Amino acid sequence: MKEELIKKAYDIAVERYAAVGVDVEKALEKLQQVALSLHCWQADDVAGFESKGSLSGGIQATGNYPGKARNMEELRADILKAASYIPGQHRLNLHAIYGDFGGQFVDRDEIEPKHFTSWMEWAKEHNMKLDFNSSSFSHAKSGDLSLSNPDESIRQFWIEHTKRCRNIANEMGKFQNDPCIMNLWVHDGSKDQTVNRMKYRELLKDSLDQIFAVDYKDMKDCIESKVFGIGLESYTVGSNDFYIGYGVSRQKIVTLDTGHFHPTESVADKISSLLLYIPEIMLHVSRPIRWDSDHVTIMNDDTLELAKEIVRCDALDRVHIGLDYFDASINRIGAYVVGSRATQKCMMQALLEPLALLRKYEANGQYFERLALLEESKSLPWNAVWDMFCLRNNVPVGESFIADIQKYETEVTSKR
Ligand code: RNT
Ligand code: ZN
Repeated sequence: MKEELIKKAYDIAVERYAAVGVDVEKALEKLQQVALSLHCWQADDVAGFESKGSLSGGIQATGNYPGKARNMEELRADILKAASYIPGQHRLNLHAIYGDFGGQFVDRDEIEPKHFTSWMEWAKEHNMKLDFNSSSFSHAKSGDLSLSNPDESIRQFWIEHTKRCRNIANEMGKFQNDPCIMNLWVHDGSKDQTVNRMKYRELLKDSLDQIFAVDYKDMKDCIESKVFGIGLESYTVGSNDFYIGYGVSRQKIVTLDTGHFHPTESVADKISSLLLYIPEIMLHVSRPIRWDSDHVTIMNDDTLELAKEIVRCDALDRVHIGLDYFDASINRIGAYVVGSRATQKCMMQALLEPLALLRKYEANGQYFERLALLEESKSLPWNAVWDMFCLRNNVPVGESFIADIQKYETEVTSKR
């Protein structure tokens, strides 16, 4: 698109927003500071590099689109390609199964920081910070229960894995001079009715206490709940209540995955409650369709409301925005780009909301006026501001990245 046109539209937008009391330049500055934590697992359907086993543990990637990354080199190339279409500087969220194991089988209770040195160096080279995740799924010892397994040897295996992950995350944080956020999600649950709900939760609580016994300075812990997993429909050990209780009592970051709640539950509404009791929140932005299907994030009401709540709570520095979807049915790099840009577009609109005026109306009991302005602001020219954001960040404005990704598909991914 022609630069003059983008600038013209932007100048008009600046005036329109000024009329409702919004400083567009300030909104752009804030958006520039919002780093997404890009999930490395979008590039290969959560396969990782340790074995060729299939995905297990209550999560599933559906689809069979050709061209997925088969090794570390391809994964890194795809991530860089995707990042080149996403304005701003972002983080990369690694799972433990993506270590650089040098062709050896390294079991999960044996992983060490050295298996992630090449990632740290690579990330530094590309000006990215790393986040991290322990991996309890897709392993011979995953079963239905990991950290809550009554078999003490299995439970200790996963405790050891998770402890090691925290140490690795801490090394990453030290290396990058910025805390690495480590997410802990385990699939533990039961397909059918259980008569021992308390027992598994006690075990999970004890495992977490053992895991968190060491204090680290360069990493932050977050814990993620879930409603249910495929094959584990009746009971989830790490439910929302469980982790909120645990998070509040231990002052841990709670991860809210937008696919992990009942379909009519508002995840946006949780931000203000949680932030009163826990230090920070991690988000896994996704798009559940009927269940935790991990469809590519789009600019829908759920994501918009979530973004608006972060801004309305003045919590940009306390809410970390990670992505967590994995659609194997379309071009995977395209999926990265669409979901990331959609999340940023939602943040853009949130930052451009005429909040002062809306709040004045609300305080005065002027509810028609509040509703009218909320409706009108949906069609204020936020897109012109977004285009300017892309232009300033040297990434394609509008849909021109589609052709670029098609080209990369023809030249690179389709040949895999
Ligand atoms: C699974 C959780 C978890 C995973 C990733 C791969 O339901 O959302 O966050 O998606 O760790
Ligand atoms: Zn998640």
